[in-house]
Amino acid sequence: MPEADGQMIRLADYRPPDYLIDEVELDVNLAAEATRVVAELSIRPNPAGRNGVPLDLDGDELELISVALDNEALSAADYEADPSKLVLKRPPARPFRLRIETRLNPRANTKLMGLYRSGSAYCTQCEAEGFRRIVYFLDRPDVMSVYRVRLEAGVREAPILLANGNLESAGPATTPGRHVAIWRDPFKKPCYLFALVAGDLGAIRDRFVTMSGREVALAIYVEHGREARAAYAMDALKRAMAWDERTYGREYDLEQFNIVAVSDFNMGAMENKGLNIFNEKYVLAAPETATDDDYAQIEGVIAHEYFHNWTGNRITCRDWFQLCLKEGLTVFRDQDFSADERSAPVKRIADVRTLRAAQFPEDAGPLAHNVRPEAYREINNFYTATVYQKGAEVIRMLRLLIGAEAFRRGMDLYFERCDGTAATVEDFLACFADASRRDLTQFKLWYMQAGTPRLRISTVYLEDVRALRVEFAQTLDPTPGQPTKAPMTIPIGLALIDREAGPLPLSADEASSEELRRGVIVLDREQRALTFKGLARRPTLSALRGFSAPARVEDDLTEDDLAALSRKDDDPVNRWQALQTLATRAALRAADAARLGAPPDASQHLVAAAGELLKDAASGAIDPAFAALALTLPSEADLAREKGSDVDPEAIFLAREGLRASLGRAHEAALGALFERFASKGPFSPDAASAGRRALRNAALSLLIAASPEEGALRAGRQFDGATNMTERLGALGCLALSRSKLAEAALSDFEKAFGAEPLVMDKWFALQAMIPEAGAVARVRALMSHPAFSFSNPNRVRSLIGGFTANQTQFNRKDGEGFALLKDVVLRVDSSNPQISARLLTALRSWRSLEATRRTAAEATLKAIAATPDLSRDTRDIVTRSLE
Ligand code: B3K
Ligand code: ZN
Repeated sequence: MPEADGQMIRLADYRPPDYLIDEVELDVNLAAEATRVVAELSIRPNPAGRNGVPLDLDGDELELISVALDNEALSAADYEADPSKLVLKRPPARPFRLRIETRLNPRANTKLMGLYRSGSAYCTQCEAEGFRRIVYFLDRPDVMSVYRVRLEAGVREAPILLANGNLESAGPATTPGRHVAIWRDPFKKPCYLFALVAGDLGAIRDRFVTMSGREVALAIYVEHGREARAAYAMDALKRAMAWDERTYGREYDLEQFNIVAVSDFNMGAMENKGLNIFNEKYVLAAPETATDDDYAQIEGVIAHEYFHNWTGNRITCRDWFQLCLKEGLTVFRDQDFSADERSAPVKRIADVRTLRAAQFPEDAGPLAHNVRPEAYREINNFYTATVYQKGAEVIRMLRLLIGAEAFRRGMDLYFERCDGTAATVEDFLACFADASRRDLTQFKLWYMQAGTPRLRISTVYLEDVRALRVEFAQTLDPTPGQPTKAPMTIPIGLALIDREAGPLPLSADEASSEELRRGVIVLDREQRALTFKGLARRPTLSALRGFSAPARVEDDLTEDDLAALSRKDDDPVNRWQALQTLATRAALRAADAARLGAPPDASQHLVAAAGELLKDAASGAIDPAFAALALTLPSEADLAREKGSDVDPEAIFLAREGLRASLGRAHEAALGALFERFASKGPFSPDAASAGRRALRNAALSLLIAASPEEGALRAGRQFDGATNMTERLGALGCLALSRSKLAEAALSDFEKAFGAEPLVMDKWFALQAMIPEAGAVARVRALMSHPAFSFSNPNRVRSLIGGFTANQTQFNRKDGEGFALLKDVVLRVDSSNPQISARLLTALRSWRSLEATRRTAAEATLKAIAATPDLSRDTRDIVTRSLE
């Protein structure tokens, strides 16, 4: 393989650094095309490293101006430098100071890593390996330093100068028209948490008094004129700060906490110490521009980045293999926060949906990897649903297994023991083993074995002894590099539901009293059988309650059982699951029938269960947000994933549409009544209850339009015209566009006129059009690429239009390969300017092997054509190579 493919980095090769950098003094003189950075590094040999070896500093596209050691310029014989490294051949065996001057061109930085421009502002992104694009450095998270940063910029160009920590001083520079700010961060941190921002920005300010009575100055910086749209983010921030104090006893530790929203950002946000930098999508919200989902995401991401201050920053990762240590844990924390602030069951169901949609396909395809990977070529490709979402599930299982109290003691121990360190998964687990006095050796396999376990559950009712025998069996399919696997510890939330009485008490000789009391059966072998006694008639098994483990369940529930669970299960997740399973079975049966030319079956159980649900929604017996989720059929992608192989997206689409139409027709009156009843009244509020009512109304509308396209479209048109907020407007527009109504084009064009100057709203318009299941989708997307509001250099635009298109199951997966060709063109185009974005887009092909033969062949040819392209980035090369392996 050519060198550009990148070396494989392995966890097994980890060695402590040979040198440490205790202090960093940066002097950054900002100019759009020639920024001068002077770094003074206090370096010393690491007692735990090797003696007398060269000092290898990382660089990436750097231009070295000068280098001096203890104030003496180095002679050419003492070092070697190129854009990607600076090597001191014989560094002193004592502490020394290294002064390195580099010159950067922020304006030319299209990768959005290191120091770059977003609009007219300067900003940085250093995680994972962006700091080396600013300063030659030991760019690894186990090198932790205290930073002082002097920023200088033009007063007019950049009146706001921000860096990590607390502001030490500010004032005019010696050069007229320029000014200076000096920031000091007293907490040791790895360089990936470094950040600076400079620009002409507006701000909203607030304060937070911590539980120990310290006052923290809060500010959110945004483009001028957008200040009011940051109010919800500020509110979420204060709630997150209070929650972390209440829930984990963790308080904020600096005098200032700043958030900056920028429009060009490769991901959602970044937790830089004291200076979080955000994609503006996760900060800005107003009723007329943001949907309820946007509000919920803002709340979640604001909390996530804030929570990183303890789980990520105070305790960081020893190396990038440990990424889940901060990400899985912090996702777990933000999920809990949102569950507490909103409806816990609804949040849990949303998280289960995300996990299945984003992580299960990863685990089932060529990109499968451990929650803690053991090798990588490009670390940016490992910021995945497996590390984040499955990583969070692993923590959730840990809490379930050891109990909430022991879990909290373990967290306390972790904060106490590991504060100020760069830790490992082993360090983390040791805290919980100690706090709970349990052996977590087998549990650790969740970090070390990729793939989604299959949990087979079979039941026999033994009428003569009034008992239910339940057999559990687990298997784990091979994944790349892991042909065989050991059994995992799987906590199975369990209840027996009587179809009239609901949940029954549990009694079984083979289970421990703790298991029976808590309703959590632990499967830690390949198989286990339990016989539940004292059952007057056959109950229905409710298993994996609360989605107690990230597993796939294969059970023997009948449609009657599922209908019973949808009514009587007291676990909302399984109540929702029962309806999803009924719908999945019906849709996949219909898809098979469609391929054989047979008529679809009517799925009476699903229709009846949905009817009961609608009654409950109308009587107020259930939360409208829950009803909305339960009424939403599994997506086409969900159905394709459940099918697993020989997937024909057209057949799935038709089957799902047919099912939606029959549901809509069966319940047209009830849906219409709900639609009217939940019409919004009074002023907009983004709270969960109001959002739930809007969600239910949109879910009803979507079924109504499936049932009666003409009449439904008129209803959607009225909602669109009369909408007072984006949730209603986009909900209606979505129904019109996705149903390919005659009214859609006019509504799309009205929407464009109204929001053409709002990039974040135009993203919704791009994404929605890209998802229309129409034969002309490829042409429409290609045309939209030339729309004035579109730009290949803005990640949000690319993700909306192209990411949206890859979610268009029938058109992206077209039989003629035109959908794949579009993706290829974009990947190759974006790859030379922003490889992180192109590599991420390309993961849309990760499930190519599960397609039916014609599409599979087309997808493979596309991947091969990309692989054959010279000069691919390491990011894209890595994804395409692994996808084909
Ligand atoms: N830690 C960052 C992600 C950085 C991604 C680098 N490719 C945001 C987050 O997870 O909070
Ligand atoms: Zn994170």
